[in-house]
Amino acid sequence: MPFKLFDVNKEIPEREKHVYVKHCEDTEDSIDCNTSTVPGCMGARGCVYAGSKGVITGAIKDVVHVVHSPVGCTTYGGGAKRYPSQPKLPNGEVFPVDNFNLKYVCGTDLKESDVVFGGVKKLKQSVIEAVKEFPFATAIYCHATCTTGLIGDDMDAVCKELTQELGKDVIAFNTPGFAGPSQSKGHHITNDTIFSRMVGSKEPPKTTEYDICLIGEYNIDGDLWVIEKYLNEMGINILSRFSGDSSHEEICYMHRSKLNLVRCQRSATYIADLIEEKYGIPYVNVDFFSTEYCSDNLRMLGRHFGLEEEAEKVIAKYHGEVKDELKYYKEKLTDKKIYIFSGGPKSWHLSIPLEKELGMNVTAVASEFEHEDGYEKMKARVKDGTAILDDPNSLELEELIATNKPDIILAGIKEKYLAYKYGVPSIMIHSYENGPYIGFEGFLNLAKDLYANIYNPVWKLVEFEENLEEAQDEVLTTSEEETTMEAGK
Ligand code: CFM
Repeated sequence: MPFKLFDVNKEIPEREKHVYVKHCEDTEDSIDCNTSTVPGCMGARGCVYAGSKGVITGAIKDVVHVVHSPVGCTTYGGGAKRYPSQPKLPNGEVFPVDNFNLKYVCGTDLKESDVVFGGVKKLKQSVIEAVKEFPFATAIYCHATCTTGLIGDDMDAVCKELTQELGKDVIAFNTPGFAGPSQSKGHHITNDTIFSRMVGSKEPPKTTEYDICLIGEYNIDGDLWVIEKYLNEMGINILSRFSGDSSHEEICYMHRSKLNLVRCQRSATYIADLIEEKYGIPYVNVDFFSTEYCSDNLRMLGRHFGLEEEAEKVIAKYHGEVKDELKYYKEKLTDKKIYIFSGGPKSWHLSIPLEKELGMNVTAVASEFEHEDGYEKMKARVKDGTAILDDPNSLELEELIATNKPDIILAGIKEKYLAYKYGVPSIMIHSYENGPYIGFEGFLNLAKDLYANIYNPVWKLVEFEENLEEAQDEVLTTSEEETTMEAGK
């Protein structure tokens, strides 16, 4: 059987179908995924509202968000991801607040009486106040949360009324936290809402034959700017970004692109499908993680637009800049065991590059919310014996550390400090450490972070049970050296 029941899961046998160990002869069994977390498990998933505000809409630079919720969800919505933005808008104007999307969030601050009598009045009032506070905001996005989903406030009706009253787009995102098993459902609802409410409602200032939309790229730590630089140097223009560093307006004219590139294929294929269906614009899936995938995909775009030579130039220039340094890190990272636990896609984007280009040994991959198609990719891209986990709980992570003994874990903030307690370094694959991580220079940044964390002397200085003696020896030798150095001054 390809499935595995961890020792810590003896009391929750339902978890067995979520943990798969790859066997080459198995092509049939599929992992249980995209279902509600097994009760009692402390998982790492986000809610539906998180998938909407925290992933997609929160990256847009010129809109103000009104979270229709008790204050907790609003506060959470303020702790945005690391997706920076530049104040320049596509129409040439400059937005007055730098990184506006990272700085402000408004909320309706619902109380018990609102739950009983309804929260519509408060929502209206909050939107009007938000517009007064930020008159320069291009649009207002209102977000439903668990509480407002339970009350049943008709946010669409309120937003429609306010759009007319204020003369600006006021859009309702109906994303109560419980509307699906994870943030993935929030991606889907938000894609649908953006498509139906925004796409096709405005026209771009100008178009060219080389216009594309970069879909599902959220500019984590500047990733989008790396890809944008390569594309611009090739002569390809990003007409609309969905949604890293994007403006409300450019999303409204996504229907004018010549080709859509889907970067995150979990969170954004929905809108690419809808645009293709309605406007006949084709899309291609792209992957710019690592030097090989990045080169392959730039070449593919070069062929599509007849810009083959330009693609080669960009590849030669940027690959050339990192090649030698990458060799050094490959030497240092060869055979180091790594466990990748991302939302989903990054687990299959990175598994082959980490092995092939950095010599590492991927022993386990996991995902918070992937669907079957994503797990198929994971299965195809790991070697026999690799564990694949869906929505792992924290006890499984501990068991995995004990049995698998990874040298480093790529994961999120929730796992990082747990791993530290076991003396295992962990770097953030969601928001990165010293990103960007995409493209040629991004892959080098990732290699540097892997190296700096694995080889950090702190792992030998801290007293973890297993290497206590070794650590003590190390401390003694270091202090002896220091004494000698001081004496020789
Ligand atoms: Fe797409 Fe993303 Fe990801 Fe994602 Fe995310 Fe993310 Fe992720 Mo964290 S949109 S699915 S919901 S690539 S925030 S930038 S890193 S879990 S693998």
